[in-house]
Amino acid sequence: MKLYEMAIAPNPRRVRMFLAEKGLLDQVERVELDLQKGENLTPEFVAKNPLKKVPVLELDDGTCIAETMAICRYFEESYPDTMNLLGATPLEKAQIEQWLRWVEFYFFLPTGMAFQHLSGYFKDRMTPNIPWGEECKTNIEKFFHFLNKHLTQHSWLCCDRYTAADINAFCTLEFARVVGVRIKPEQTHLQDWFDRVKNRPTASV
Ligand SMILES: N[C@@H](CCC(=O)N[C@@H](CS)C(=O)NCC(=O)O)C(=O)O
Repeated sequence: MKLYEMAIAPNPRRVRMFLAEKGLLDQVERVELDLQKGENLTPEFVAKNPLKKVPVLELDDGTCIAETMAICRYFEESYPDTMNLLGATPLEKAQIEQWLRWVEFYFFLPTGMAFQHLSGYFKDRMTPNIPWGEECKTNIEKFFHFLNKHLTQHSWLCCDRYTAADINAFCTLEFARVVGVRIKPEQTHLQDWFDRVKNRPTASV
């Protein structure tokens, strides 16, 4: 299996951390693309993912799966004896899904938009809108506040254990540093949770 990615990009990192927790990172051959140079825009890559994004998982028979959580789902279902990260019961599955969606829509999306609109990284393929980037930064800060409040009562985002929701929030929080949003000194619960995730060996993959 091949995993098309860019090592420094946040979505591929979510997949790598997920695989590392399951002990499956060695199951994939990693193929590095330079996104800023447009290596994801070539006809060859567009044939793998018409939406031109990484990560993409290519199975040995050539089937391609795009979208971070679709790839994670593939591994969760294919290797049921590995660490469960997407829920073991109907309630856990629902709670993790709820958090995945909260993180994706209200945290990752504004972070990605702030990055794209404030950095100009992809200005060859989009028109940056700085006021929109700043508005997105405000929304990231609101989500930091929300997470810190939630973590006053919980060690992990949900299910009283480490799940894909923690992986996704952690990768997003690290991505937010790129646009200058960091944990504030008074957000001690968020900082403690961040340190708990960061100290896992799988956080450095
Ligand atoms: N919803 C997709 C988002 C994928 C995505 O935006 N990937 C970024 C890298 S983190 C990318 O490939 N950007 C290239 C571009 O926009 O040209 C997922 O969850 O995998």
